[in-house]
Amino acid sequence: MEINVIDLRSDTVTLPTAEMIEVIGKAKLGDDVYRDDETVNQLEKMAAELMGKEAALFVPSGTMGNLLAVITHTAPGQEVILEEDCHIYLYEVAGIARLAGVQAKPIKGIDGVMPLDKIKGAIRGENIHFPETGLICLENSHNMSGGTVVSLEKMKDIYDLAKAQGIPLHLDGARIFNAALALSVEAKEIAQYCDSLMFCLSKGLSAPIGSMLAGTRDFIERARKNRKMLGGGMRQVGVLAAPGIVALQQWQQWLPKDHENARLLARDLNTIKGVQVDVGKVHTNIINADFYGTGKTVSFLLNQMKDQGIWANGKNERMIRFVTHRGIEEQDIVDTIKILKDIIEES
Ligand code: TLP
Repeated sequence: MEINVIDLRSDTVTLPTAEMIEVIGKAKLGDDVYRDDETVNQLEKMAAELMGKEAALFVPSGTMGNLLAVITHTAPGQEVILEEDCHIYLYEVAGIARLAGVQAKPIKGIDGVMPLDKIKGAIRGENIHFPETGLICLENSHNMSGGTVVSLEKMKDIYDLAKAQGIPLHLDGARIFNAALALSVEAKEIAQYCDSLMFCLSKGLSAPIGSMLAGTRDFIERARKNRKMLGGGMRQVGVLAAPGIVALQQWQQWLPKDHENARLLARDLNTIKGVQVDVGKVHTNIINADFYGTGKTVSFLLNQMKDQGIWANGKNERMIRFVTHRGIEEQDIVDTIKILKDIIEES
């Protein structure tokens, strides 16, 4: 018997909409290294406007967007201040060390936000032994903290500090539209507190591929050259930019539902014996649920769940991460809870 899969591993699993597939065939194309691809040019213009920045660059992945930001802002041998559970530090294969030649200075955050005094303390002064602080990175929403959102006030405080010290600030805004929705603001209100930002088209926004890097015209010009260096100069890439344009026009049609489903799932997970979710921290579409009280290991639970069509990822030895997205309906939440109850309370 074929089982119905409820895939809560990530919003990266979203499939493109029918309209996204349709526009691929109609996109006006050209060689984007010569800047001849009208569709890419349109997407880059649109992304820059939405973020309130001078320019934007289409990149194949969020990882490349973040790496380009670090390469473009810094010089080898500098230090980058970032939160210790951020994606750039944990999940980007040490690219900033290998390819940008910088050293990471990780700081423990609270719900993904580095305390201001800790950032201040980490900025290097003049000393013959020290590297220079070349960049500060933030992440909003913060993936590992369960999609928590950094408030505009906190963003501003950190940005003011960075400015006063003459240090650029890069935002990993992979899920900036989720953050904007949770804060009831436009994305550019968040983006005003950074010098550059990366956001993804291929997560909750449902485009099949791609992310955008935005910043000043000069920064994006230099990032474009660095993208070429990394082998990311693409040719008739309007076929990928076209669904990205649809994503930017239409995300409001489905992202609010993803947040509602996340709140629903969080609430109902708490009704299962031994499972705990801090509902107040479910700001967007990610839930970190603690299964320690069930007395069962995460790997046991994930295997049992998988057998019954519920896919999720383990966060550590006691937590499972669930991510809601366009492919998840309210009924899937009901079914997930029922199956989890059976696994935990019956076995
Ligand atoms: N996150 C993925 C995995 O890599 C963990 C996920 O399933 O959440 N910044 C943030 C905050 C991200 O969450 C991700 C991807 C990236 C950057 C990288 O984007 P891609 O996968 O496009 O390189």
